[in-house]
Amino acid sequence: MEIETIKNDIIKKLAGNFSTDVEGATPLRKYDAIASVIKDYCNENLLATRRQYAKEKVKQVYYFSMEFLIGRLLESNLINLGIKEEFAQALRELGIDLDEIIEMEADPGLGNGGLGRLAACFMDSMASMGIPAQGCGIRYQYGLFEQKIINGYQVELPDSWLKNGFAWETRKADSSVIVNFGGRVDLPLVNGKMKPIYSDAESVKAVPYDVSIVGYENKIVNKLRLWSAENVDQDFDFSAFCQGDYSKAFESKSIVSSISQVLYPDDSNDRGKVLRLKQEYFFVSAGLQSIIRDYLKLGLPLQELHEHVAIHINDTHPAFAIPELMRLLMDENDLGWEEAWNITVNTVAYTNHTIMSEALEKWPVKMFSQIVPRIFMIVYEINERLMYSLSNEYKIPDLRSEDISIIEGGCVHMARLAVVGSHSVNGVAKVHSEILKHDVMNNFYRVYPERFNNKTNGITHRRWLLKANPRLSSALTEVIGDSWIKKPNDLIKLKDFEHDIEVQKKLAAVKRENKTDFANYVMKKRGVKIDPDSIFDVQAKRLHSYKRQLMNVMNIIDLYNRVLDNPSLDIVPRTFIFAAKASPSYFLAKQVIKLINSAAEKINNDKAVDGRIKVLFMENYGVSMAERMIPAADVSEQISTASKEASGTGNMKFMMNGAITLATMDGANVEISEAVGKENMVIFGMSVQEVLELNRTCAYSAMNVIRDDMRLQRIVNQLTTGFFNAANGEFNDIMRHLIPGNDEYYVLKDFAAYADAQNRIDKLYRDRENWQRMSLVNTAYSGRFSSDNTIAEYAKDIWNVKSVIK
Ligand code: NBG
Repeated sequence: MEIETIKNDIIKKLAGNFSTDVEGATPLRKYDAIASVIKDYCNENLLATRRQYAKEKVKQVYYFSMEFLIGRLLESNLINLGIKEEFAQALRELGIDLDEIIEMEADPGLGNGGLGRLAACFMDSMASMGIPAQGCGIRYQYGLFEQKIINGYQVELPDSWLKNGFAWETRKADSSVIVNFGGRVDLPLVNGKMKPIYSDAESVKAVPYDVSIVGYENKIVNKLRLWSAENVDQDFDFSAFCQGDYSKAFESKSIVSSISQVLYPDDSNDRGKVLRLKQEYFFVSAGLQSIIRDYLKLGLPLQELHEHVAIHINDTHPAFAIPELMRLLMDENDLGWEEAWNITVNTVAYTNHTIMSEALEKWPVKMFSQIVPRIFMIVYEINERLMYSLSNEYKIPDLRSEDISIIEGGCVHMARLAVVGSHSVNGVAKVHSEILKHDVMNNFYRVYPERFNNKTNGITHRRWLLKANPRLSSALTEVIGDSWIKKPNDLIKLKDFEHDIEVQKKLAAVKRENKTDFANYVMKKRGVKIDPDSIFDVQAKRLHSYKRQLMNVMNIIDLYNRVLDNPSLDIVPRTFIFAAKASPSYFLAKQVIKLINSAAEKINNDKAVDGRIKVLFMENYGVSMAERMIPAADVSEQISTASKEASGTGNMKFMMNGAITLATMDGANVEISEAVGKENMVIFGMSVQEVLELNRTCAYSAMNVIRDDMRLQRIVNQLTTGFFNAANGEFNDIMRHLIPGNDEYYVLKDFAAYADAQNRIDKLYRDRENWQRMSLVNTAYSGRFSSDNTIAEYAKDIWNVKSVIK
């Protein structure tokens, strides 16, 4: 692209949209104009891509997800459009610094953790591979929350990521649809068919906002469609307003818009639950209505829907897709039950992302039937037919109907609905998929064995290597050429240089510079000095007991105790870095944050430690922070209780950037170890089998473990006696979880093995050459974890869609 063209486009945009020029524009105006120019380029390709899809009548994937943690778009769009260099030059000539502009962008608050980031990586891969796809989600006004750490505690503030607008979206008011909640549904017979009549429903207008998802240097642009809830008629009650009753005037507006206001409203109370349920039905119904509308415009019969459309549900949150598609096919388009059911099952596929029982969604029947009455009728009928076919067709011995029934114990079980109404059910790493088949979903596996399959997660190497780690990217390209960018499996070429000292040095220098950059960032953000020559040991992920941040901090305390006992203890200086948000109502997790910060305060300020141990909690973890932190990490902490982490994707990002994984054999860690070899990781702890066995036999006693380990006794004592300068009883929830609660996630049980593994890290790091070799090998084998590979499998095995790139 011509530099002059870019400059002119920016100047024209500043004048046309904002009546200003480069000299007079505020930084925000400059950002807006630049983003808007880039968006125009994206949208031109979006139009061309849409035309191509329509012309070739290709099958399309619709990926439904409550979360799309897409991260900032300005730089990644420039990279994917292949115009970053030209753009930087054009801006320089205009006296604008591209890096400063990049920093202006807020991280979209559209996700929470791995599930949402996976959806974003998938969107990137689908566009880059020319797979016709559309994402479907919610345009949350306030995202999750902004985390502040005050006195060591997590404090949640609203994440107003939209306050300066979102430069990449296009509001499509004329493509709005109506979604109905509540009211009454009657089913009179009209011409021999039941025709639902709705009365007193609450109608909400769903307005789509489209965001372009740009493929890497291939001119393909797919679309992410995010729905926002608005009032159907007037935005406010004018007569109440005229009478001065302002809160009443805007009451209905705020009730309606609350549907798309926050991601995961606190569902520890019933009102939160209702809102969550409404959110789920809202975006699914809106998304499906728009799919059917577009499909019918193609002039194709609905009977062939599954040949042209694949609907993917990312976890159970969009499981309403099953009954809603039935409703649209039967009630709105006059298909019969059998026909509609075949189409639905053949169209929908489901991915399970967790075995944690609290995350397997269940809705009380009363709530469900009140909020979505027609959907409840359909789910009820699906279940009746399921029960009938179980006793008349499948006849599986010892299978009790209550273990299969979608409606059971007064609740609607969404995971059960998802399995029954999909043609494919997949887990996200090999062990996880096995646990689904043989444990958590064994009953369903016995009924539908052919549906179950595995698709190991992946990450887009374009964001997590090419964009996040430009130094490593250039070094790799110098050593092995640039084919890895389009063919990530080519990273394996690096393996040939495993023993090449020059290459090792080059990569070591990259890591050192990344660490210095990160240290400067930490200084700016937290005012804490960290030493780039220490080991950067990072655990960055949602805060959850099963992920065992607690075990990490307990080991740090133990290390500190060792220094107290032996002031000349010889350890490689280590910086322990944590980054994590805890769900607002998850008190135990919030205590762990407080413990990390209390330990940090004591240890970081203790002269006896003399900088050998530093503990750092990075506040408000998100995609942009991860992009800075991961390239600087030496050690990647993946220490979940075996069986509990479905896959993990952070583990893949860290290894790709040359960190050594310290891990239990859980989730995708197992496949990482198969790829890089156990000798190039540090593995410890109980296996999945051991954990499942211990769960089954209930033979575990946390007290016995403590009794036999002096280190643990000392730590427990320190937690209860105010050693960390915290108030009395500060860590009571943690203590209750460990002792009377009997340590559900085996933190104490795995502690010794973990401390041992940490000592191994210390030893390994001293042999700089071998460490660098291990690091190189990790990057070399990371190509297989590119989401391009994952998407290729989904496309072939589940969706039956083809790339439009010939
Ligand atoms: C998460 C799992 C991770 C997994 C991601 C993406 C949920 C419900 N699940 O292990 O905990 O990597 O999904 O599959 O967020």
